[in-house]
Amino acid sequence: MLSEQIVERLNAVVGAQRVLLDSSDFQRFGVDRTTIWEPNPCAVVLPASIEEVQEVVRLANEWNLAIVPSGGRTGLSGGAVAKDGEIVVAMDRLNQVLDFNPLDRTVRLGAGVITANLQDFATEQGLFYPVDFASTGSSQIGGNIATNAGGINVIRYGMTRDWVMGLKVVNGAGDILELNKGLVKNNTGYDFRHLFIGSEGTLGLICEATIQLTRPPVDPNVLILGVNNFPAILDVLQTFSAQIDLNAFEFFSQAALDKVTAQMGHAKPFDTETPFYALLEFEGSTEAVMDKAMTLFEQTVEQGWVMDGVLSQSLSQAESLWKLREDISETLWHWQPYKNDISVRVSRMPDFLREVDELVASRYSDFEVVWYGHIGDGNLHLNILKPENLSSQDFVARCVPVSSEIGQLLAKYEGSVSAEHGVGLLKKDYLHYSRSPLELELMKQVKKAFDPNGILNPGKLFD
Ligand code: 2HG
Ligand code: ZN
Repeated sequence: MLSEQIVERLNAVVGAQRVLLDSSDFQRFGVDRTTIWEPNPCAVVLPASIEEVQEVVRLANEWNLAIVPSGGRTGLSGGAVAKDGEIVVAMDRLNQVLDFNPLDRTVRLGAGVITANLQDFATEQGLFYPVDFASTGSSQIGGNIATNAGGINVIRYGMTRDWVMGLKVVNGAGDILELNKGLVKNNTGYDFRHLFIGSEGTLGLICEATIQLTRPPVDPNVLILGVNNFPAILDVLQTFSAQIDLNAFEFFSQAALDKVTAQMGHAKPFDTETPFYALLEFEGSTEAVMDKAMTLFEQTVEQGWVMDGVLSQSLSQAESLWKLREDISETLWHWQPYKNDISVRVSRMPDFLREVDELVASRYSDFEVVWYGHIGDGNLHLNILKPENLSSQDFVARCVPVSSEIGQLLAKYEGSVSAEHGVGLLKKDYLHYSRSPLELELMKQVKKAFDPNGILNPGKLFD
């Protein structure tokens, strides 16, 4: 419980209507998509300007209260969970597009702008914001930046990091920093912008961003291929990417397809059942492009890698085919899945796949395991489904040691324990499989420099 005096000071900064103290607000603002931790903040505040954010941070320092920055709360690693009496600072009201420059092709906007609204704004200007994933309808751009969100177009367009030209942040000491100022070229020492991208709210609160836009894709086609086995997916990737610029190369297993079609009512891509499916997106409607795609498809069939395929004949069919991949995560919530979000370099994927597949098959022989993800980026989503008759606690207790074994394997393959979902609370115990002791120590020193009293998102990333 906050003292009356503190509530009054917060009221004076953001307005009494914008200081939420009800337990229903705590339930709503105190969690992300993870369901492991009980939300327990001491207040939720909704500032409307960077100055108000700054004031809240200064007050939090004065009272030694922790802050959890909050965006759309679509994260999967507990980065936005407030479970220990923190003040949640929600960015919802910083939701304005502030400026658009057609020559720079940049847009400056508040951190609380919903990702889909940024995408729509870009489209209205005849441009494109290419970072895309299933939760764009509720995630906010500030959260995307704080977690360096990836998604389905990374093979072509990179991660959120690649589109951030400038940031305005409030650090843990309550100072405002303007980072990179939208410049393309700026070799003036350490680029703090990139430290804040992916920092998960531990260094500062991202209040404003300048985002690069680009030309929209022309005539995107979607091809779904039924693939014979796990390693063959990579043969297919190599064959296509050698000759065609791919916007996406995703995969999912038969189990994922069965579940997404049953739960969502989507049609199967074709009748043939295959252990895996690859989804490719590429641009162009000319005969030359189509002929090339057809030739490559035939090659992959001749090699015995691919058994069937379907190519979209219209934009709406392309969108329907995408749903088979994009709706998997949402579908699987029904089984309270335990999630792994792991990556290795694509070149190491064949050997890694063999080993991780063996490990998972032996450790999880009695559980259903669903594989899918952005295999073109070397990123696998491994979802273990909870059997109905097992309690959540027992289920997690079974999964945790296996994650350590996967962590060891990732260390051997120089991979990552969190490819795109961030570390938050969920992955911090595994961080040492991907980052050296010296790196972890330096991370802590960096945090101290930006957040001397350790009030920003404590316990996230590391303790
Ligand atoms: C996706 O690629 C998301 O669909 C979510 O990153 C993955 O829920 C997951 O495991
Ligand atoms: Zn993903």
